[in-house]
Amino acid sequence: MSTRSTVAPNDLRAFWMPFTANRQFKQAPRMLVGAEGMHYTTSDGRQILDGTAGLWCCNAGHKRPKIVKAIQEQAEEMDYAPAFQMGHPKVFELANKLVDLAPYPFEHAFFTNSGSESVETALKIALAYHRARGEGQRFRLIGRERGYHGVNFGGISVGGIVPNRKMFGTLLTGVDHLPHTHDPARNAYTRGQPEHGAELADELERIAALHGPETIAAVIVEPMAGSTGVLIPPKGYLQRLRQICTKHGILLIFDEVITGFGRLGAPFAAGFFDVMPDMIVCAKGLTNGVIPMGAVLTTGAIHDAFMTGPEHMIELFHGYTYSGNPMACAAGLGTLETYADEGLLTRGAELADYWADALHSLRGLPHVIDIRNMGLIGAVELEPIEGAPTQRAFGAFLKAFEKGILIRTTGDIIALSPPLIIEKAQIDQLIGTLGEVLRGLDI
Ligand code: PXG
Repeated sequence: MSTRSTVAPNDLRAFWMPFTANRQFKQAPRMLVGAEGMHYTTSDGRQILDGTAGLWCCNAGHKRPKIVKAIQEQAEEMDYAPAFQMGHPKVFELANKLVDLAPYPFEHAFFTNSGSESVETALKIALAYHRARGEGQRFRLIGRERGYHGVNFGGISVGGIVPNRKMFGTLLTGVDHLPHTHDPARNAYTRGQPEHGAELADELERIAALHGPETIAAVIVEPMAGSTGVLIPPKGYLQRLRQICTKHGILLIFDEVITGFGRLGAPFAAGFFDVMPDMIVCAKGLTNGVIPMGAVLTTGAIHDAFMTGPEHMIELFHGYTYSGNPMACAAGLGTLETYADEGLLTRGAELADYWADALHSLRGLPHVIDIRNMGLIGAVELEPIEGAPTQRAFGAFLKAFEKGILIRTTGDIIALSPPLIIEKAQIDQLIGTLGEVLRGLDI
């Protein structure tokens, strides 16, 4: 037995918090102890309006009855089934429902446990797909500046958020990046898609010419970049990327970890923009954030390229202990049913104008330099304090929490992505409170 004294339950030292200012947090903890509908409850009994759907994942809001029931029943019925060489009914059911929800031509779903794992899975499938077809010279992966594709090595290699990369060594080789599309000088305060910037997709032609297009396996982008501050694709940009990829036989991967499951007002951004990638990476809203789960959706052509060797052989040497975990599948099925029952995956389109009007009413408030929106997502960009980037937005986050709303900041950008069940009065409350916070900022 350990001789160490028992750590008191309210001792905050042991837990090393992810993507958190640990020391700041532990001096003034913000503890959530309950959640229902649009609200969190704090440890001091306050109700907090959720302006971020947790971390962009609780798209149906919190404590949704069908999801709760599905998990409870699954725990009673079967806790775990081996993921390799064995199956269970719900994983097939969920895969079918997912490809039915996705636009054509997505026909197959590979399950993972997170967005990061889905990204790695898609990148590996892309490389292996080319190799299976005798094009093993296609080893390069192209991402984009300011892209976020999770935190594993493939994802940070193709990703373009500097602090997420620079401490972690050499990363993957054979990676290059497109320029990001954020251009406030030309596009500030655009509602929906910006007019300017489609030509930035042509940089892919330059990169292809530089390396040889026949060496490029895949391009991965977020159709709308979320974590890096809600960067909406310029009109025509995604179409142009698709054309160039097709021309050179390069696979296009959409990372829809944030845009998937209704955020833009359609089930997936691919359908919303009517641009079909070759793979869709998703997670978060797949299970409403309740149980970790991600997926990669592929076309029939990609899947079938692997189905060639002897039939007793494993076709793809990849997978996780918890791929298609029964509890996660139950949560996923309960989630998709909730979305369908309540029309949530298109609700963002119905509320988009109201949301945009509310958000853009913040124009002119202190420090605001840009506002962007699409579906039920929005960003308010603040002028950084000179020499202290991120401090102003973080100050706003703390004030907002005190005033009863949960917002998210990245750099000096405030990002909003409420659950899709939000009512108009709650939009007014969220944006009204944020307005008060911005007016009252003393930094
Ligand atoms: N791709 C994209 C586009 C994401 O947004 C991931 C991959 C990684 O997913 P996992 O499940 O491994 O975290 C993400 C995750 C934020 C924020 O506030 C964004 C994410 C996660 C946490 C916070 O912007 N996105």
